Amino acid sequence: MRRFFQAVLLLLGTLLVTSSVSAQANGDIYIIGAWARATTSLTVISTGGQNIAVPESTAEVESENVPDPGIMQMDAVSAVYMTIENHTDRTLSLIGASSPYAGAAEIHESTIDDNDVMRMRPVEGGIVIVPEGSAALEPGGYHIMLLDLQTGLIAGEALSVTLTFAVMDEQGAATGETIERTVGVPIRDEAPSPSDFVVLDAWARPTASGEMSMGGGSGIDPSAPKTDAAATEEASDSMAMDVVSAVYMRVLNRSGSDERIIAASSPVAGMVEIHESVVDDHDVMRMRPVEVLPLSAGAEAVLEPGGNHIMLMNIQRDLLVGDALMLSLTLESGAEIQVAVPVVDPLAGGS
Ligand SMILES: [Cu+2]
Repeated sequence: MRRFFQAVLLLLGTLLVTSSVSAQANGDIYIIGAWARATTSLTVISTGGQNIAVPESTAEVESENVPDPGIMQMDAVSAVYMTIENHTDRTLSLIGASSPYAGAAEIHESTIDDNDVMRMRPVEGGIVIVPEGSAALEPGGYHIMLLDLQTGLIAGEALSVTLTFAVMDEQGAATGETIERTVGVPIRDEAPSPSDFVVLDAWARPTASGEMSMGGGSGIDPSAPKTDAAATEEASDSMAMDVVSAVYMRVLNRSGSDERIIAASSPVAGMVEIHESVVDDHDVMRMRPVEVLPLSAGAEAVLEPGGNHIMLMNIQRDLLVGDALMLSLTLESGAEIQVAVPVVDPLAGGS
């Protein structure tokens, strides 16, 4: 019962925050090399568990719910790392984060105390990033702490994380404006290798209505078999029952050499194609597969509604707002770009 109540509160909070978004700053925020630590590899954190400073509010919730909070907390936390480049014309401060899988998320900093023990503490005032500056969130330093996780984070999967930036004025004071970015974060056992390709504003259309909520009960179970009804319908009319979605993003090529995207794949889809949208002789918008997408050196490939997109077909499970999926783009050179894609409500703007 308490879990359900928390879920409702979180959902309400998300709606309130989303409706107050405004963005006066011009330019892009690059989120590069993001990853969340799989919870199965948290042994290092667990052994030093008593040294982790869990904020009072969380400690209260935990001690109410479980008889031994010292153990449960260790299973229910993870950390998210990334490099953030501020290519807007305003100074930004990363002041908050949230994820549908976590009861709470905090911006943390790791420090070594007088007794050589590593401790974490919330960052006061956020992480400030000047125009054309960057901030590294990495093990041993800044990170986003996911607290009160409602599910294990399994390597190879992805989660959706929403970052909140405060826009600062010339004097470094908050203007009251905030910018939100919802990004997909791959769940991994270790940091990804650096890549010359930056993916911006990736998002996928939901395949069903509803929203991810905590504590299960929303039908998010990747291993769940299809219902008999769905399987039967699919057999009799595979086209009509095919569950599809489209993925959009911008891919920036910083490699210094021309590339082309020649294929894509995803664990959630039986078939993935590169599509373009075209208006036919009867003014009807149609989609058709394309062989390649150019990705010239120093330029970006734009995939957007009404234009090029990655088409996910024969999707194996519901994609709900708040969910995230992994997508792999294959380049002509043989290189692969791994993209974690958040499922976003198209009406919310998709970026
Ligand atoms: Cu399509």
